[in-house]
Amino acid sequence: MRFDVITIFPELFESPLQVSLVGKAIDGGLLEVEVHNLRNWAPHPHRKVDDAPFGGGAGMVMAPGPVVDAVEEVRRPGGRVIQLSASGEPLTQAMAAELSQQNQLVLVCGRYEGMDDRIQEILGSQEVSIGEYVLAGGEVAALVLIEAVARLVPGVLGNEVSLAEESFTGGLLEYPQYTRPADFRGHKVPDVLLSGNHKLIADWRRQDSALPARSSGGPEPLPRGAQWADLGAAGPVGLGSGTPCTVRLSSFCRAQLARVNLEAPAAGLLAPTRRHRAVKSRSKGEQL
Ligand code: JD8
Repeated sequence: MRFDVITIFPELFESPLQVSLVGKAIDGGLLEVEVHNLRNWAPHPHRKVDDAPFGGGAGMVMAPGPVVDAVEEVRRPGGRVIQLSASGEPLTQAMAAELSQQNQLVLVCGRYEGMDDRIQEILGSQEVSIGEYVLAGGEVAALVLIEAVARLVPGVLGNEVSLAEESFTGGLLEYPQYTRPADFRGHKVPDVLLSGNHKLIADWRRQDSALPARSSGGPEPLPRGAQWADLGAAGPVGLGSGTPCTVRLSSFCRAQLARVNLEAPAAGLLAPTRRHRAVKSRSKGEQL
């Protein structure tokens, strides 16, 4: 898979693309990342890429000329163009998985107050945001996207078992983890994890991250294929098959739901009853 990045700050990409997983994938030839300086397409002698906004207002806007020229030069047939933008579509694990199937992604990084709107119109680009906070430009967001996508490219993640486990869990599996020493400054690792009893450990991990709760947003239908969930320490919550409902689950619950649906789809909804570590789990809750 190939990434072409268009930016006025190519040096921001240097070390993040040299180290760790992404660096190794590039070295191993599984990934190609070329970072292009937008000013190469800017008019001489000033190499200016921005201009004042029509209609007035603070700051400057990225002019369409250099960006469109740059993308048209680096884009290959079938290549997708993504503009990192504070108001774009949120980057999710599902989007990362889909993008990892592409041959080429051209990532356009804005600065200043953003880009002339005609850039998106002309290039047919997808606008993507990495989260609800304001960055000073698209470069760091592009690096986030590259890392999230690259690790899903076959062969990039050394440990393919981790990916299999992730596809099970939606990639967001999280239960408390510990390593040596078993006692650090008087803070002890839970005994169950030292027991060697894999069944007990699996139960502890499941129950420790489970929290059912009613959503504030009102009823919503369960997604297709997700009529029921056996989440381990469970009891029925009294909904018939196909009844619209909302369940708030931690990522681990979601993982279990996926597992159960794959193995034995059936009717009826079960939900976990344990509310251990509810506060922590609540913050991790997500809409199903
Ligand atoms: C691209 C310019 C800054 C954005 C005025 C100054 C992504 N999740 C995200 N947050 N912010 C960005 C992002 C911010 C950018 C640019 C991406 C280009 N800015 C602007 C609009 C408001 N500031 C982002 N992905």
